[in-house]
Amino acid sequence: MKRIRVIDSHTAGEPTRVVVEGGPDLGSGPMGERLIRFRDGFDPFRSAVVNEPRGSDTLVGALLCEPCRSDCAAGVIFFNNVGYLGMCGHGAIGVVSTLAHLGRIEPGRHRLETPAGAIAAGLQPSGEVVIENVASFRWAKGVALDLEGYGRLTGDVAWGGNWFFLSEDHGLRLSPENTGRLLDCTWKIRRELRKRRITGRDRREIDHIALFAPPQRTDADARNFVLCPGGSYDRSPCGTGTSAKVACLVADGRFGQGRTWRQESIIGSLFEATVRLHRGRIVPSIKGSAFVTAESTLLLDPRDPMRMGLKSAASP
Ligand code: PYC
Repeated sequence: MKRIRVIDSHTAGEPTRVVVEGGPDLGSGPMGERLIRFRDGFDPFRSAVVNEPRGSDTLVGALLCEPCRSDCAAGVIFFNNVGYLGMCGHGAIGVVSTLAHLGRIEPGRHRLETPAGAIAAGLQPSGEVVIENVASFRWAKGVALDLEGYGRLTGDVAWGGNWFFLSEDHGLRLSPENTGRLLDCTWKIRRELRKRRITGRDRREIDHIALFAPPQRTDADARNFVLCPGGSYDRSPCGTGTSAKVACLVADGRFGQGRTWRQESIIGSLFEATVRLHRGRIVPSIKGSAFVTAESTLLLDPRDPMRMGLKSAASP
């Protein structure tokens, strides 16, 4: 029987499962290289941890690794129901809260090594976490798409640790009762981007789609709905998506250093974003809270034909 020790948490409603023991040995070296070894040699492990019957399409996994940089508290590789993420904002907040729960870190400033680069993470005595994300930027402005059933909409392409298409003029109601239509529209956006070969700067697929609308909370600046790569939607305001959003706002002169952007999610939870402008780069910080929900041991029974998880049906 194989045993995998995990700690589950949620960040603003979006779940993270941190693997603390029983993960594959990925050797040493930068997280980006270890991610490739994970993907090429141990992908069934990813599926076993996050896919049904143990997990769900919404769950993001985080494999804790020994960091190669001595100034980092941990290395981490994020994964989901269909693959891997270079960076994950809600997941990074979940990892910091999990490390605190395990007694591995105290309130103060820390660093995490991710495949997208090292990020700073502040754990406050209140338990709130501030992640200083990777430098974020807008790559394309006002890209127009014609979608069957939705007409013409426009959006920006931006990097926030993942590639995003961000649209404000979609005309849809951002409410939990409307998730069926929101999923349908965002999935069609992703398919259209793929069909027209519109990609990020590095030619990678734009696999996160974010719709924005006025907030419902009086303390927020905007509400969003974010389609994740595996067909689920983010319950949190999406840390990398909020980073991409503030990068676009800075590029448009609508936001800047010293100000706070309060991003509401589709379920009404909140992240706060600020930016630091450094040598022409936009470095967003995201503040949020995570709560540990379970400490468990996953069991992989060799007699179980579904021990490595069910393949997710999601495909754009
Ligand atoms: O918070 O960055 C994020 C994120 C990406 C996918 C799900 N959550």
